[in-house]
Amino acid sequence: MTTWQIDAEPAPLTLDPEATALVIIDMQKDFLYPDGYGAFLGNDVTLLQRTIAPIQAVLAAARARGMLVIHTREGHRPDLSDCPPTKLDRWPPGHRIGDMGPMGRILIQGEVGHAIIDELAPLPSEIVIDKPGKNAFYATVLEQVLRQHGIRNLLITGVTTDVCCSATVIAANDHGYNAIVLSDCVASYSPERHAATLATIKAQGGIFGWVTDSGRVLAAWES
Ligand code: TIU
Repeated sequence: MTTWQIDAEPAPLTLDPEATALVIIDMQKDFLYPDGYGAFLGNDVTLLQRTIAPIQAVLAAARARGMLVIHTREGHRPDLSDCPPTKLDRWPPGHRIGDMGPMGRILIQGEVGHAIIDELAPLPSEIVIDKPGKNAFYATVLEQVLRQHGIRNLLITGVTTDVCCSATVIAANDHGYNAIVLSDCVASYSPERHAATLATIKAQGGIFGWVTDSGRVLAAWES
């Protein structure tokens, strides 16, 4: 059986390719584009844009290998019936989920800003999971999809490191999946929180998962 030997922290990994999926979290226009919601809230989106090229490289290699690719999108129904008031109240009126933002209603399914960025547009054959929470397992079909495909290992990419990537990694660990985070393929609006999140994931023997990077994954795939 072919296996992948991937250098990672806190320890190298041996992965079964058939049981490994690439997960691309919330690479949406609202989070990454200069006229999106993230920028509208005053964040520096160039910090997030640095992930685009490495994710493109990993995505191209994953597609060439026929790997399962899963894209996620954070967002809500237009009537907000899947958005708890606790999530709505975090920002002043005018800046809330469902309010009109620069790229349409903020984080609402079907709006321009909710779409995945053009640079990483999913193929029709790829799975796109809409999620109302930060954690991609919450109120979605993700676990069903992973089970149907015999997936045990998740290569985690996307934004933001400290919010949706972290929430998903922590949930993956609880659900019994190995989460392997590609450090250059995840980013935060805060470099400090990015670093702290990666440090936490790989601490204590890999308490939540592993940390590697696109170069080490691509090297493993090429050898
Ligand atoms: N996808 C994701 O991380 N959603 C967020 O709300 N992230 C922030 O950093 N705010």
